[in-house]
Amino acid sequence: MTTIIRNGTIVTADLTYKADVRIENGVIAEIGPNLKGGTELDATGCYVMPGGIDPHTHLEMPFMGTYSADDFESGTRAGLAGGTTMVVDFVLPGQGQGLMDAAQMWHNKSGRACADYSYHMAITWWGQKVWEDMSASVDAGITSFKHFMAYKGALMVNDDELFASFRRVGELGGLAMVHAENGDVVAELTAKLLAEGNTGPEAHAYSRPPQVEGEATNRAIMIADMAGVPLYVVHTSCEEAHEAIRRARMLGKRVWGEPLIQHLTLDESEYFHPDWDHAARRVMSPPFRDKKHQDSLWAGLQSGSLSVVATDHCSFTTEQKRFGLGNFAKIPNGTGGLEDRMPMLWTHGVNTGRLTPNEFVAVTSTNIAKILNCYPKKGAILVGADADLVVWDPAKEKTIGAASQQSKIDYNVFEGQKVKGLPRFTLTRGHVAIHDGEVRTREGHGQFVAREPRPAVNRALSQWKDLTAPRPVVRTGVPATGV
Ligand code: DUC
Ligand code: ZN
Ligand code: ZN
Ligand code: ZN
Repeated sequence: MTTIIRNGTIVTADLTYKADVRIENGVIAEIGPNLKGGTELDATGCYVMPGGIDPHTHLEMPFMGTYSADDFESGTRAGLAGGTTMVVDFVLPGQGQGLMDAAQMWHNKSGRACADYSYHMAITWWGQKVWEDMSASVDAGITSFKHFMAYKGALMVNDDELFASFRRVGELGGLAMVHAENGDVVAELTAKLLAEGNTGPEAHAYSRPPQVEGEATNRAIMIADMAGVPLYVVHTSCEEAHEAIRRARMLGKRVWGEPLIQHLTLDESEYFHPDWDHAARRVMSPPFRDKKHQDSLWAGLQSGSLSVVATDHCSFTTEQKRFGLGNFAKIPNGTGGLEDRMPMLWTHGVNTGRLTPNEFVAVTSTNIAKILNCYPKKGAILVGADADLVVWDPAKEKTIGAASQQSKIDYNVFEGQKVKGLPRFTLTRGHVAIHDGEVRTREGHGQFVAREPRPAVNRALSQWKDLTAPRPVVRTGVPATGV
């Protein structure tokens, strides 16, 4: 089956030029002027860009006593409606559960996906079995490993486990990832706040100040450095964490930071809204920050010290959020954003002049495809690449609202925001899933994207110190003479 995208302007991370695109069997077959034949899609006045990749979603995930509300069907449908053609979800093994067992559970859920997907593997406990399963995970195409430094007593791993796991990831050619918040300090602050009667959603923000994120980000970077492994820091939300990432990159380390669209566009005043539901719906970790931190995140995207914009899409209904009435620590952590990430970033990034269209493509698609080693199958407009494309109409406008969204939840954290810049068409492997707001997604169309490990490590030749190698024994026994 042939499809031609006609009269558009191609925008990639590097280039902007006028050309048509011919698609055969889900793959880009030709790029050039005046292509004809097959089904023609009119891209006049539009940009033709690589479809977005959201590398941070939690679909149908068991968490805090419930399940996140969007599943692989509604989640990928929401993504496609907003120009996102691939998601990377986190496999979350239970305590004592084997990694491949958990991966199978995720495969059972993701069969319903409307767009392509890949996985990261979460390391939620540590032991010989996990160590062994990590190599099976890499063999199965799941090469990135996420570690929670927060959620004490549940998902959190300690530093000894972090170091052991990072070394294992390094030896397998994988990518280490962290949710960087100091879980011990969060637990202490949470207990103190509750004891003082601070039970509302605003106390969630008090319990997770920027310092807990800055400290954990620094710690993860140093541990990754000692393990010689590249590090990806998810949901970088504050200057303290960004500063640590900037410094590491300046020193030549492969460390990447990922701000979320929510942290870029919403601030902590949301938690002081008089309506409990309004505030609780915005409870996520890390919490929204003040404007100073937002400025830092935008500056990071401009300068390249921050590489990727994601969502951490982990949606809960109002009813689920109300589990935390009277105790903020029981409000399920998470917000949606899959459908809104690209229109919000275009509106607040490109339309304001903060980002060029090419930078927009880089941070929504190409950079992460390279980091996760699925480029140029994804994140590129090149002959042979998957035809995951968005025909982006910069003049199209809408007001975001729960009433018209694809997500299953009953509200939207961006409710009432006007966006300008939306998909005219979204294509997943050549199939037109969205046409001018009309949803033509196909449940089960999505395919798993297996990824290869990559042997690059964080070692500069001139200062290679293998801290895990045996050390020379200089002295033996005890000194014959005392001090
Ligand atoms: N943060 C959230 O807000 N939800 C899911 C997990 C996380 O780290
Ligand atoms: Zn997280
Ligand atoms: Zn997350
Ligand atoms: Zn199809």
